[in-house]
Parts: sequence; structure tokens; C-alpha cells
Amino acid sequence: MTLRLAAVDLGASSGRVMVGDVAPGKLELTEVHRFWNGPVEIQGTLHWDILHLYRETLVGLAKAAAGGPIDGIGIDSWAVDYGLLDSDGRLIGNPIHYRDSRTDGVMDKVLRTIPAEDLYAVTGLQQLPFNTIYQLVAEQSLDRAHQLLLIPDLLAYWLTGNPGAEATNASTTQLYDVRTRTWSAALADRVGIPTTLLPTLREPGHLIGPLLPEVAEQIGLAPNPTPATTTEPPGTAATADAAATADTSHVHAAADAAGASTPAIADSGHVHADATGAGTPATSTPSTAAATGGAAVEGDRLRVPVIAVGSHDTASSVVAVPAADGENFAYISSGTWSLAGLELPEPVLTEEARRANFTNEGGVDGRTRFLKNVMGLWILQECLRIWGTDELVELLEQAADEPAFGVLIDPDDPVFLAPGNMPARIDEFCARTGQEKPATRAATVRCILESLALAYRRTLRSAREIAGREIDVVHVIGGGSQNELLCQLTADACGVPVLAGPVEASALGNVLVQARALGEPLPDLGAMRALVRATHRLRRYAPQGRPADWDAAESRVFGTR
Ligand code: LFR
Repeated sequence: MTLRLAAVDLGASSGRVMVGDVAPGKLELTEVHRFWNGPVEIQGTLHWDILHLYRETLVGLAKAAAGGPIDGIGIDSWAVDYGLLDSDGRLIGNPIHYRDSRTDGVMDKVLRTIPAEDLYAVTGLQQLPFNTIYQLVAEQSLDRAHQLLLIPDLLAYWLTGNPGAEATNASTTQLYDVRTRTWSAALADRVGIPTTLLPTLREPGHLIGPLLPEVAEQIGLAPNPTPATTTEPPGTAATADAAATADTSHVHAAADAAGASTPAIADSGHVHADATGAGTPATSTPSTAAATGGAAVEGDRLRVPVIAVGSHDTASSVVAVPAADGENFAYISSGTWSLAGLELPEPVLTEEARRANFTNEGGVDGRTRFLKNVMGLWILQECLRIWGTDELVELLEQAADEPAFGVLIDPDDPVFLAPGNMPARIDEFCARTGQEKPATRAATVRCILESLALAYRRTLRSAREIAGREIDVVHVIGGGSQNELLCQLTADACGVPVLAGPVEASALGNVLVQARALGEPLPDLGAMRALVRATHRLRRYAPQGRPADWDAAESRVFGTR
């Protein structure tokens, strides 16, 4: 039996709905829908267009459903951002983008009340100005807010009527106690955030709930299918009452009705822990849904389960790192951001880790993602936007021919965080650091990629030293794994081979966790990774060049260690 699973994977520059076909020895991903995402500035505030994201999610799910029965749906997205609901379950305003300037100066203000050491001891989180805690301190609508839902949880709530907080993403808020894996009420109190805002936590693999009937209808899963329409989601003004009352109770009724197959969900909350082996919470199986056409089966088909995955996109990507058993690996999840680090069994909360600003984010199966955010391809994306070109392939070819170690920047300099004229900011950085500015666009691209490779080198070296681990290979996953020049520079800079791929790592991690929850024999991360490795082509980059050149370049940008 092949499971057919929909992964909704929302990135900062595009959203995707993919269909994953999973069976023993099989892991195939097909993109059914891709759409633009990005900040929307209104009167100086950067927002996410959340209804656009929801509508496009429905369009994607409708396309997925048109191709055959869906056995599960999982949602992942970037971290830290949230929507606030009022006491009727209505969304209060558009979620604000983490690159918005409302958090300027907030971190320093909070650190005057709570010493950075105290914050780190509890949360183990890197200091980023946009962490949810700082956004909430800057929040204008707290007095009207009843509940906070992180972006994937908000979409899951609109699909199912069931609120909650998936743990890997909750771990990025800086309100989560990484030692006990619960919300830190003490921290929330200290910064004046009502703990009642923070929803019940759920782990990857848990059933969130079946699709609300009207959502199932909207995506064409109805006894008399109607074309996919795009009405307002529940929780917006027009349908709020329904969402808060009738619809929610319907979900509970549906979940109860399916109780026979979900005892373990109630007990352990873990779908795949169902001792009966049914493992099919409130849902159909492909065989029943496809084979017969009776009314009961039609009813089942509507109750597609939405399953919690590693809803932080980086957590899902790390699931799909195609590491071999026993390999000493580091990873770089490469997209708008580059998340560079290690997977560890436990958080590292030492003073050394704090000073180096390493984060201990929650991974699937209780692992720790010990990593740092490197500014990533964002700087390049913004350059292309400002230049008004999408001719990246040509630019990369030219950049490969540019001389090495011309102009170098620190990509993590705060000037590169907000959207804007990156070529001009690079020129200003050069002026500030006594360098000639890049003479051509190709030189600018070379500067960005070489500087990223330097930042990876520095980050992975500290990760290795602080965690006391060896690194024999760097897995580059995500969209950036297609950037051959960046992969080669990364291998050269880090002095170990790079294995590049898969590109759609977060969607793969998303479907793998769903598949296990629905009973697929993927007992642990090792089994999931073996399946990725067996089904995806990876590209190997051997390190070239002279390490001494990278040493010299590093001390030019960052000074001596
Ligand atoms: C990557 C990512 C990072 C997070 C940043 C902001 O997409 O999720 O892990 O730090 O976006 O949310």
C-alpha cells in the first residue's frame, strides 16, 4: 500500500504543496502547486498576507485531491511568527513579518530585565531580534488576544478547528523551556506575556484533527464535488461564529465518531503508537477510499487527517538529511536562511555555546538542532529583486570566473536583515571596512557566496568545538543545494566533502513524519534518512584549494579568532 500525503511547505519567498507517495522503498515527491510569498508593507509595517497563504494552500490541496485520495496533510513553515486570536477564535489583524522594524531595540530592553544568561539557561535559544518573545513585547494587540498560534498552527486551525502549538516550532519562540520541553510560564510572566495565550503543545506525529467538512468541500472532497472555491477562512469576520462554535463541535464529533480507530491518540497522543496497528486516525485508507464508492466511504474520504509534523521547516528539513548510519555529519539547510549546525541528542547550554550564539531548537524525536542562523541566500535574492533580473544562472556562471577573495562581507551584519537595496548596503559595508566595492554584478554575487561559505566555515568549526563532535561531511539540503558554486565554495571553506541534496528537504521531512504516524514502518530517523538516501540523487563536492587562503580570508572579515 502506498500512502499519498500532502505536504504544505511555506517558505519566506514561496509556498508549495507537494504530494508524497510513500511505501517501503519508495519516496516520491510531486509538486502540485507553487505560489509567491513575501512581505507586504503597509504604512511602514511588514506583514504576511496570511489569507493569500491560506487560499493558495486550499488551491494546492484541491490539486492534490484531484489526483487521488489523500491520506494525510502536514504543514510546515518558517518559525517565530504568529497570529493572535480573540476569544471568538477570530484572527486579530494580519501576522507581522519577522523582518519588521517593530522589534528594533526590544531585545536590549528585555535583556535589561532578564539577563541573557538566564534566558539561555531556560530556552537555549540564539539571540535573534525577531524571536517571538521580542515580537510579543512589541505587540500592540496583546490586550485583545486570547490565543497565539504560530503560522503553521494557525493554518492547521483553519483547516481543522483545533488549536495547538507544535513543539519544534514552539521551541523557536524563546518562551519554551528546552530542558522540560514545556512552555516557560516563569519567563512569560517576567516579560508580561499572559501564559493563557500559549496553546497546548503537540509533538510531531500527533493527529491535529480531520479536515472541517466545509474545508473538505472547498478542496473538492465532497460527495458531489464542487470546484475548489476560495472563500474566507474560518476565523475571519464572516465565518467566525461558525468556527468558534458549530464547526469546532463538529470536528470533535467527527473525531469521536472515529474513536474506534484512535484510542492511542487519546492516550498517548501519538498516532503511530496505536497498539491496534490501525494507525489511521479519523481517516480513510487509500484502499477503502479508492476501491468502493459507498456513502460511508465517501464520508471517510472527507475526514482527511491533518497531522502535526516538524512544523518548523528547518526541523522537517533536518529529518530529511540523507546521512548514513554512524556518519559524523553537519548540515546546512540552505534557502532564504542558511541554518548551519549539528543534530545532538541533548541541548548544549554552556556559556561557550551562549557566547557563540548557538541555538538549541527542538528536533523531531526529541533531538536538538544545535545550529546558527546564517543570513543565507536572502542577500542574493534581494540583489536580484533590486536589479530587476532573474538571470541567476548566467550570473552564477560569471561569478565562478571572478577572482577569489575579492570583496568579502559579514553576511550576519544586522544591516542585511531588513528588505532593501542590498547592492548599496554591500557597497556601504565595503566603504566601512576599507574595501573597494564590487565592480560588477558578478563580483557582487561572488562576494555574497564566498562570504556565506566563510560564515559556514566559522559556524561549523565552533559547533564542532563546542559540542565536541567530529564533522566528516557537510550535507547541504534545500533550494541552495542546487547552487553549484556555493556548494563547491562550502566544501573548500569547510575542508570536508559536501553532499548536496535533496532540494525539497522540508517537504520530504514533512511527509516522512506523516507516513510514520499513519503506520509506515519508519521506526526512527535513521530509517527515514536511509529511505531519502536510497531514493534521491546526491551530488558530492570534494574540497579544493588551499586552506591557508580561507584562513587569511576569515581573518580579513572576522579578525583573528
Ligand atoms: C528558515 C527559518 C529559520 C528561522 C527563520 C525565521 O526558513 O524557519 O529556521 O530562524 O526561518 O523564522
